[in-house]
Amino acid sequence: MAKIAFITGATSGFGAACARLFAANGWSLILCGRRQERLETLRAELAAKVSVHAFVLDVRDEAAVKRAVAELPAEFADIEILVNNAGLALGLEPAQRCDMEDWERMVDTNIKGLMYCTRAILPGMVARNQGHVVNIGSVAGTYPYPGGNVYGATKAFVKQFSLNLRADLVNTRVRVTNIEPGLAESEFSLVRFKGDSAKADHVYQGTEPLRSEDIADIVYWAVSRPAHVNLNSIEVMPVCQAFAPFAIHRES
Ligand code: NDP
Ligand code: 8X3
Repeated sequence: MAKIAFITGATSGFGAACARLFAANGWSLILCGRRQERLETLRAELAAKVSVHAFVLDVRDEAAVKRAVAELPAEFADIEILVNNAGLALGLEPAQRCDMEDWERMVDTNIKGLMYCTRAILPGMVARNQGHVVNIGSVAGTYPYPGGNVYGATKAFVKQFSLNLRADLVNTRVRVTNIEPGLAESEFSLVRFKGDSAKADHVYQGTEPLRSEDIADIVYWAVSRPAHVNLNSIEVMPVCQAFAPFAIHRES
């Protein structure tokens, strides 16, 4: 029987690329996101190859997450892989100028949404003594940058939560991996700059960023290691990206 992967935020970017790669490898898929039309298009594309259960879900809605998991059709109930991918950055302003609503949306999606999905799906994995939670963190969870304020802090949560899950799951066969990408081209910047495509395009101008397919490849590689191998974290950047020196303000 085909194994089952649950991918959040499958309507775009990394999530859609993961869905296509898992489908190419014969996995059954549970796909969700908020954009119904995108989900339907992806479902139609992949359903010719594999079983797909796709539904609209806002991961910020705890009751809806619980209901969606509780009401999974029997053939999709035994989830082997959870890819906690749904997430977003909003704005790149210094903290003192940020919009509180943006901060709250990032916390609600990147932290609380990931918590809700994990908490709903983990008991089944533990009961079956099998499964793998793959969280999509970010280099922003480790390295600070101007304007990264709450976005980076949400990804630092993902990093520590992933490690703490490992601590709780040590007496099970359930694996946890945090994948921490750097610059990757997707709709991420368009969302961050609220639809300003000139600003979003500028982020990638003159660079060769990671592609969504690169991240899907890493997710798939991580989950296809032998069952006794747990990759705790994988940090990845495009070759064109590296680190800046510490900033020092000097009085003139
Ligand atoms: P995209 O904007 O292309 O994709 C984000 C996905 O998340 C979409 O499918 C979106 O679907 C979904 N999503 C957002 N909010 C919600 C919500 N409340 N409920 C359900 N789904 C939601 O960006 P990426 O593919 O680049 O981002 C995927 C993940 O990777 C994010 O967690 C991001 O922080 C992380 N990341 C991205 C990097 C990059 O440079 N691109 C680098 C490092 C990490 P919909 O709008 O339909 O709900
Ligand atoms: C996305 C990467 O550098 O834009 O998580 O924060 S970055």
